[in-house]
Amino acid sequence: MDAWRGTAVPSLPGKGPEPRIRDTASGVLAEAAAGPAASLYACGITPYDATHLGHAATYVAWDLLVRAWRDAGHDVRYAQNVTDIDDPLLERAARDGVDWRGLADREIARFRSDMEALRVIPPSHLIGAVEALPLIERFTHLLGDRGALYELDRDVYFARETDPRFGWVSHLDTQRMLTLSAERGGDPGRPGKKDPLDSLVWLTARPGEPRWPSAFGPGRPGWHVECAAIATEYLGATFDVQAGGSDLIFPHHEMSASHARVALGDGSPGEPIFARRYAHAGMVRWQGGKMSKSRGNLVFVSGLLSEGADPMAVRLAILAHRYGQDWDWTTEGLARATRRLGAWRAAVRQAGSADGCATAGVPPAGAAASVPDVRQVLAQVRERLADDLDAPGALAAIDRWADEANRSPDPARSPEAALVRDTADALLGVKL
Ligand code: 5CA
Ligand code: ZN
Repeated sequence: MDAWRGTAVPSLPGKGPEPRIRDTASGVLAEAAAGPAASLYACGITPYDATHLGHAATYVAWDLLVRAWRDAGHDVRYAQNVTDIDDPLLERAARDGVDWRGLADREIARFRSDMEALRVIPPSHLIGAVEALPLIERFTHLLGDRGALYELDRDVYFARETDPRFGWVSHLDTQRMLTLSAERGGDPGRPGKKDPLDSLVWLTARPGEPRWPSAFGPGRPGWHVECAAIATEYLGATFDVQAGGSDLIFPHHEMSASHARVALGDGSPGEPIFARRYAHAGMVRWQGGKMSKSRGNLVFVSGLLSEGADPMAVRLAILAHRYGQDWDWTTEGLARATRRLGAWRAAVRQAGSADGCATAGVPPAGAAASVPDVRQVLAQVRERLADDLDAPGALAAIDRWADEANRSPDPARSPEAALVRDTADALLGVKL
């Protein structure tokens, strides 16, 4: 399906350092890309409700990675799915008495315009589960060829015992896996399964539910196989980073990786199949609980924008937090971000950069003695982002420059201001 529209990214002088991220599977801070082409699979939305701040925060985090990769000279290949068929979507459509496809299409359209407003660079491939059905079926056959599937009342399950490395992403004990599986779409209690943690790869058609023909009978795909099939189709059997919120670590990312290892691996112990690194964003809370569609405690991006919030302030409110930690969305946080945006814009304006062009001339060191050397600002932003996408550290570097520039306005700083403006735009996605 079509992604959203991107905007031009200004070029910056020089090149950024190699970005590192905290890899969930190994726990280490590791280079995110292994070669010249960097590849990212970010789990996409289930479009049954509008984009909330939690979704926005995860996609803004991966956007920082994309931007840092590009700045470090990588070609970026980025795939994202849209879970446009799954239980929650059907349940919501039934509750509201609307057609599930219409609901999905409306929310996908809203997601696109929210992402555009937040200046998130679009993925190279945005792939819906429904349009991916042929490749999901192909992938499911590979699991069958490896003897990893079994039937239960015409539903098809993946037998996790076929993967000796199951558990390698999340490192959880079985009891914890069982609890999370029950909370997050699994069915550990279903009688007849070989192992309670086995997951559905094909659900045979339920009365009244949408269905598609397949070699496994009419029905629809399971959730984890959707991402395993889409990611490996568009990025190859091995790619750099699998990304999502921390609520996806188990079972979703564990299961997708496990499916891919069994379907595509040769079984050798250290073989890198599926993602080399796993990046997980913390949960955004609102009024004391995780913002979630099922709990209904949501702040929508589209709602904030229609109330008049500047999308760049929303983006700055997100960037004020480290992506890996849980944090609370607050109206005060948005107010702070709005003030920061105003201060940055004033600093750039006072230095008269409106018509400036950063790449035309990098100012000589010390051109305006009281203001931090602007090349240092760029270097600091780059260095902070390369360190596990430390957005708050990057914002602080621009704050220091803006404070000084606002204290002592000087039109002679025009080229400097242009470089700061382009730095904020290219690396942080904030248009001043
Ligand atoms: N379609 C699946 C992934 S294949 C899904 O999880 N969809 S979702 O709409 O529920 O979530 C989309 C992304 O937002 C996921 O990465 C999820 O982890 C993340 N997310 C959901 N709620 C929050 C939250 N409160 N804070 C931060 N991220 C969140
Ligand atoms: Zn996914």
